[in-house]
Amino acid sequence: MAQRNIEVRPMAGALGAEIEGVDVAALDDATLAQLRAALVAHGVVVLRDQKLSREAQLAFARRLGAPEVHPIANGMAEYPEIIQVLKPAGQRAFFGTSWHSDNSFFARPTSFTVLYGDVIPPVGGDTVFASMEKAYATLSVPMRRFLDPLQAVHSAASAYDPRTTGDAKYKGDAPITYTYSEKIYEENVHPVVRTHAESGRRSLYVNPMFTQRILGLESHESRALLDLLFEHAVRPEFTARVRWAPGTLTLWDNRSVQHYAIDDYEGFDRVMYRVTLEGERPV
Ligand SMILES: O=C(O)CCC(=O)C(=O)O
Ligand SMILES: [Fe+2]
Repeated sequence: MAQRNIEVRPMAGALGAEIEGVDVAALDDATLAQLRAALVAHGVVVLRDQKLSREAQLAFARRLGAPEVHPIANGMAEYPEIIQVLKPAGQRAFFGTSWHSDNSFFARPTSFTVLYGDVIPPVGGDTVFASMEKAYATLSVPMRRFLDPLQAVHSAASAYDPRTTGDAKYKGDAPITYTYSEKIYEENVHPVVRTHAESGRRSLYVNPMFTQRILGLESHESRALLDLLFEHAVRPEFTARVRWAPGTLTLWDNRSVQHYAIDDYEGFDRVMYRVTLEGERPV
């Protein structure tokens, strides 16, 4: 049978695309390759009206990589590789509610995230993405030369330490629960600017959720430089915003984008299912 090409409609100037005409539960290899290429090229792809059981989401995710079991946030009892991202009505969301690249504190941080929207508020709960390729490319040449050889320390300490985030999540008394271990304080060093393993393009790779400091700088220098980079990296010109509906499947490439889950739907439930895939050591 002749292969049809998927339809890819860019969402914004910097990144993101809506993909049409694809049922991810019934993908042939050639279409999967096109989808993967679109994901790497656009950083974020959005597929509407997907009907996915947990098994089907995991089976699809496995075709893009190896699902991770999160060392801190608990997966579902029956599916340890799936985190149910649940925010009940009346509560505040806390998962992913500031800028980050998923699991950048791992030694081999997440490549792709596969997030499926199940219960979506009538308004609110969008997710915003920012292109770290654009963030890097728009820095001045002297700034890029300065950053290129630098390395930064990442850890989950500020995001997951029970002393700062409260210990209800560790006591099982929250919609998303955590398991306490020394993993929270483990540090990994990654380049401040990374080169994408598949596209060869360069991205800024620091984020305010997990990047603690830049090696070799005085602490006040590191603080000021990180603050400058965090602010620059998420200029509106570098972003695209995903409006969810039940059945929306969004895939993103954490090697080249940051994201931010907007907590603006206090009166409503929101239920998402999330699978992250193993990446490589950033270089
Ligand atoms: O809930 C969302 O929109 C995204 C949360 C998040 O940061 C994630 O799933 O990695
Ligand atoms: Fe995230």
